[in-house]
Amino acid sequence: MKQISHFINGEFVAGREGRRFDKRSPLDNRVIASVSEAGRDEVNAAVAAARAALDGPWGRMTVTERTELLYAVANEINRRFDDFVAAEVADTGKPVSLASHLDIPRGAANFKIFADVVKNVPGEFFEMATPDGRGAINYALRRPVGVVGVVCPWNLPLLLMTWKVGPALACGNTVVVKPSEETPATATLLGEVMNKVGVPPGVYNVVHGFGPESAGEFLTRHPGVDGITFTGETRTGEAIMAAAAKGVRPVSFELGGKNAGIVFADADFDKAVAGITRSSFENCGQVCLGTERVYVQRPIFDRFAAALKASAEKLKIGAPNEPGVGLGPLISAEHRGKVLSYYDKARAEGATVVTGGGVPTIGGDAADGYWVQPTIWTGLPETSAVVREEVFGPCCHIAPFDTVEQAIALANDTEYGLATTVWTSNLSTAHRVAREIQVGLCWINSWFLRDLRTAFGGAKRSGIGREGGVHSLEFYTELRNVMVKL
Ligand code: NAD
Ligand code: 6OD
Repeated sequence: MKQISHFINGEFVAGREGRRFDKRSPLDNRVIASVSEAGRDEVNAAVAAARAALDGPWGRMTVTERTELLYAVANEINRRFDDFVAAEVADTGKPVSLASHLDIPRGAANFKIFADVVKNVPGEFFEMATPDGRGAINYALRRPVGVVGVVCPWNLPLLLMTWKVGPALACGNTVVVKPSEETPATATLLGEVMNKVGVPPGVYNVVHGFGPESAGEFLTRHPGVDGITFTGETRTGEAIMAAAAKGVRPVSFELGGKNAGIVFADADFDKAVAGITRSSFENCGQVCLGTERVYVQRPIFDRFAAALKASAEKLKIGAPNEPGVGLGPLISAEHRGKVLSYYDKARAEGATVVTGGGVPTIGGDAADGYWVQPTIWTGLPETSAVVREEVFGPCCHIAPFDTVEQAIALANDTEYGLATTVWTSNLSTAHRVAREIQVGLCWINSWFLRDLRTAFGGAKRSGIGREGGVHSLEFYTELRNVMVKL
């Protein structure tokens, strides 16, 4: 059985005897790894190691030395690409094609892009006149925040973890990462990469465990953690924000969503069907940016619903290596229980089930996997649970609309504000929706397409702050104003 340990001060540490938990495969419910669970001692050790590295070699490195190491990390992830794909696929059950086109390449790119950003960040420098005529200069220094706690979800494990670790390290911080209990493997593998390329011990640390009364809570409450960056559910964000209040420590949050897709009658029909298929079902619907509410302009509503049904039914459900597989299992038995409870609620609230709504028949060894059918509903009021609450599964509700105003009002009628995908061939409709929709990310005739230098984050209850490119510097650095009288 694979043993997964913490990574503290450059060493793999099993932690206290008897504190372990099982990691099960989403494909068949078999235990695939035994994972160390951090108590306060391991979290204390990780934070102390991060502090020592900050006060030691890492803190003394020049930007050039630091960024050279980050390029080396990116290269080493790419060199061990197959190991990372295998580890991510084993933990999540997602198709190999998805892990090798999205998760792992982005895991490497996240180090490279932020190394580029910090090497090129413009500074601030002003010459001032003073009454004595000698003048002064006034400039800003960017300094690291310190030890950053990074708490991660399970849906895109390496991608989302490195999206935080990349900029944190590029800016000169040290980190203690708490991966999701569902996906401990790739964060641990990254420890091997850090050692291989010579990142000093203590710069990157990993502690495993759960949230409340476990590693997550111990880390976020730890007074030695100077800032907390978190990706996950909005409710968890509330708990972490309360923990961060002690010591008034800054947070950066990427939280839940209930994203709308809007399809206008003038859209390129086939591209819109393909786009909504992807945004609703990719990664088995476990993408925070995914579309769970689809609003379609009335003249094409019936045709669109039929085409989306056909497209969803074409998705092949199966094991990660099966040729042409489009949909893996959900992450855990618990999450499957939650998704299926929404499938039941939708039926109880009177939905018309266009397709899916249950569990596919999968035989053999995979019979105990966490499979669900891709599901489409129509006919529900906007007040129903699956229209209001984030399901985080492969499902969407489709409803008709008539005017642009109506589409915008429907899309905005949610407490969340993460993303939207809009399909139209009318330029002014596109720009109008982009201006009036209350989200952090608005995709026009596309989805999950972006340049990593742009700002990423959610409006309303979908997050606090923006990361990406220079925007990440807002959280991972402190600006120090230096005034020099000449
Ligand atoms: P989650 O909030 O349940 O868990 C995320 C992490 O927080 C895990 O590591 C967990 O152990 C830890 N945690 C839980 N309770 C904690 C506590 N009290 N203190 C400290 N840590 C705690 O989220 P999840 O189920 O892993 O991921 C799915 C959710 O994440 C969805 O809501 C999804 O929308 C959201 N998400 C958002 C984004 C984004 O960019 N906005 C990206 C991915 C996922
Ligand atoms: O692409 C990214 O940087 C990002 N944070 C994606 C989030 C996806 C959510 O599941």
